[in-house]
Amino acid sequence: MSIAELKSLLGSGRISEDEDIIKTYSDDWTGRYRGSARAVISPQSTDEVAEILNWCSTNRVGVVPQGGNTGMVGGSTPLNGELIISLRKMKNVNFSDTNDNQIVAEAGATLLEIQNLALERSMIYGVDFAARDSATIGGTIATNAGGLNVLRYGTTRRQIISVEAVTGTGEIIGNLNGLDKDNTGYHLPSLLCGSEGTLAIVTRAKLRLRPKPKENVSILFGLDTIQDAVNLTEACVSTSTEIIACELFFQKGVDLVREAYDLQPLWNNKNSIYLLCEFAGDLGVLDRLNENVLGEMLRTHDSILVATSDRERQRLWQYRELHTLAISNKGIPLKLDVTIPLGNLTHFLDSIATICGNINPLSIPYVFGHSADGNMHLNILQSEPNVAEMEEEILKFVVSLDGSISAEHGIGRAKAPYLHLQRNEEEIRLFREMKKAFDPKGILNPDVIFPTSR
Ligand code: FAD
Ligand code: 2HG
Ligand code: ZN
Repeated sequence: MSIAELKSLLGSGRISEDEDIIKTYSDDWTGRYRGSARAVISPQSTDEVAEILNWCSTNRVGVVPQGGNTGMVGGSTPLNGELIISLRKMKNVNFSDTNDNQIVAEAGATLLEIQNLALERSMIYGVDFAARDSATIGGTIATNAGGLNVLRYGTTRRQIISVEAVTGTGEIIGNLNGLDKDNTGYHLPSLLCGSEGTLAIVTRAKLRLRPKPKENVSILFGLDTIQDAVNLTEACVSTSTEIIACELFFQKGVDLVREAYDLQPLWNNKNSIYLLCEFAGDLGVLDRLNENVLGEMLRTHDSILVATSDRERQRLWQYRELHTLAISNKGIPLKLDVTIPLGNLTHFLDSIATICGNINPLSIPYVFGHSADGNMHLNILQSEPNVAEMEEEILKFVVSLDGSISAEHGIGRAKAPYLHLQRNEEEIRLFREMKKAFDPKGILNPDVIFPTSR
């Protein structure tokens, strides 16, 4: 099917068939997936998205919606020659006219752009993570992104009040009414959050803002055992109303980050386990922490760094946030993003090295993650040639521990073969029926979530 017709329907400058440009959109961030596409289409309005999808549906042309292309599960990669629909040019952001605590954003606005606008009114947006300067609102809605502050503010689903989107047949659905209470049938924002571009293309959303805490304090603890880290995580969550993040990582990861980014050693590598906790609230956060049960630990624990200035806090956060980049510098890892109930976390983490070693003694597992959510990221370097075996074995182990095989990155193309480990046949059948209702021709992100969705 020639796209000349589509070109004539849209204004100029919307479709690029330049191979060099297409190349910059068609490989995924992790380097594992390399796609190819005939064109990248960059709509500039919801109506244009509707026009494109209407044409693609009529002509049965598969499409891959794309935001910042920072996804971790191959969801934005055209593996079967689909057209790429990039939302990056739709990036207007404004405060809502009807509610001071809300922002209206087009899908291509980045997290950082939202965060910066919110700050103009001393507000914050509840989702934050290291890819903030490229990940888009549309992409974070599509993946129901989590990140560093889920403990306090919840995942993206909790930040989205209203959504506007275009279905696989080119129909515009949803609204931007910004009403928190709107029980008029199925809740589209919840449904589209986490749908990974398989039901509709998100074009705009109304986002909830929160008051900016007056003060933030970051505390890095060096610990000896995983159980110490789990216990400290539970203590922070149960005793402080001001805890905002709890991040776990290990010496092996810190060594890699330091090697790549030339950061100072932490306590001369005396401890092997790190827990980075962030507290936020009114002035006096540290005083209040000293008064609660953590106070004793703050006074007596010897491997502890407390940062109150933005510069110092950022310095501590680098050891955690740079893990993904430092690992990618070394090769293409097998990436797993799982949730484990806190009570099973120690057993899970204690078992990983053995599972990997038994399958491939040369493999190098790195583990880090959002410990308060039980969300661990496993990045396993040198897993070839046993990638699939290792992946399946670990995911089965996760399910046996009552965990989830995808915590925050989604299923995408990478985890589609394993959806059945988590979801029963009836659930998958219902999911497929829902997809058919939104996208009867199966043009939106074929092969994402379901191995064969067409
Ligand atoms: P893309 O990668 O472009 O797309 C992701 C998926 O959404 C694809 O399936 C795509 O088809 C679909 N999609 C994109 N835009 C739309 C749209 N407008 N409508 C419908 N579907 C759409 N994720 C976390 O959850 N937590 C983290 O802490 C986190 N940290 C990260 C750190 C780094 C360094 C990196 C590189 C990534 C991280 N991620 C994290 C993963 C990633 O940033 C998120 O999944 C993010 O939500 C993807 O946004 P994006 O705009 O890049 O989407
Ligand atoms: C994070 O928490 C991200 O840093 C990325 O979710 C995780 O690289 C990864 O596997
Ligand atoms: Zn994460």
